[in-house]
Amino acid sequence: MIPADFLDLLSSHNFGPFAGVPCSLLGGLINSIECSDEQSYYTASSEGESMGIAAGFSLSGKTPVVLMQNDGLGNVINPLSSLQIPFKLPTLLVITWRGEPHGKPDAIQHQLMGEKLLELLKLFDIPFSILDQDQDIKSTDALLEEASAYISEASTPYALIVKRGFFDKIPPVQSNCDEKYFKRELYIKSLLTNISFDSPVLGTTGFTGRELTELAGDHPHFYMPGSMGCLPSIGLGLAKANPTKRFFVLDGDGALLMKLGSLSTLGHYKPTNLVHIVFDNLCYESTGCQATVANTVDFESLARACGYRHCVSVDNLTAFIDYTKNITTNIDGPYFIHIRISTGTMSNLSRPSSTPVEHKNEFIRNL
Ligand SMILES: Cc1ncc(C[n+]2csc(CCOP(=O)(O)OP(=O)(O)O)c2C)c(N)n1
Repeated sequence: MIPADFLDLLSSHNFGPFAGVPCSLLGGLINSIECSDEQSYYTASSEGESMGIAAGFSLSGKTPVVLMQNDGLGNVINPLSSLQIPFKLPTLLVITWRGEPHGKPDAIQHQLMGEKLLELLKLFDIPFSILDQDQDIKSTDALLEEASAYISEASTPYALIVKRGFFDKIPPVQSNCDEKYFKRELYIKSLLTNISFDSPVLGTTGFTGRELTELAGDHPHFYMPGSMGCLPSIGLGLAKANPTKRFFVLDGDGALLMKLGSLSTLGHYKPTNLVHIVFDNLCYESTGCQATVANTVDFESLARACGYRHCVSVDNLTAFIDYTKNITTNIDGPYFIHIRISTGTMSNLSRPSSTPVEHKNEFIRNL
């Protein structure tokens, strides 16, 4: 199915506007909405927030659509159970099915949610239809008719499960990122050569953690593939529990926005041995470069306002190296380094071959 055709079908059944957080399988659809004159897309910081935006539109007589990866369903359960369902707010959920059992092998973090997705929807009495590659315009139209009739009648959410292969592959979205900056890879390499070997480096969901794993060699490191946005908090726990070590947290703009509250928690508890680095390419590069809202966010000021002791924003490698050299002295953190980067990841970037438990055990051994 061509994403723009699917959007036309949704519009013909009066669905919209849209809010969500991207999955690589939804890149084409998000792009089509953003190019559309009739529909609008709200980039939310988390899927849970999308439900709030959707509720506002439901209360105004619309039938909004929330787009998410099934990982994001975890963030949606709270508003779903306490907002959309009890208030009977018409909503269409479009959920990608990553980690589908017996489907194409997928990254490890999708496995459990992939297995439990349908059970979870059943548990919350949310009816659903599955969209796969056998679906054509006519049968998809019929499914949307069914979804629309259900939502009008019951006035509660209905879900469409999007399998890999339902949407035709389309060229990636043009990134809104300025390509004049250095790429993430150069900063990770430089960091690993400039910090002491007993300072563990933690890498967030997506390309950052995968590049770190590829580049770290024997340097103690931790890659958090799922639980998007949790990395600074993992860093807080580690830093407090291991006061003689310095921890470097490598974050993304999208991941930080997803749990922006962690800035206030870190700023409050002030782990002196933590350095929080945010690679800001203004987009969710790992899912296809859909824009985040970072172009209107001043991360450095936010961190300072939340209580981080030293905050800086850099846009070149020399400034970064100079700054990280100062960190090796005995000045108390927490530090916050915002780095403007261009998109672009390492060629043939692999996924870690170890299981989460193997990776955890190795990290603990190195600690
Ligand atoms: C809860 C949740 N929602 C969505 C995703 C899909 N996802 C994986 S990586 C990623 C983008 C991360 O963006 P950012 O932190 O800016 O890093 P970049 O990809 O630009 O390096 C998204 C949306 C996810 N893993 N978990």
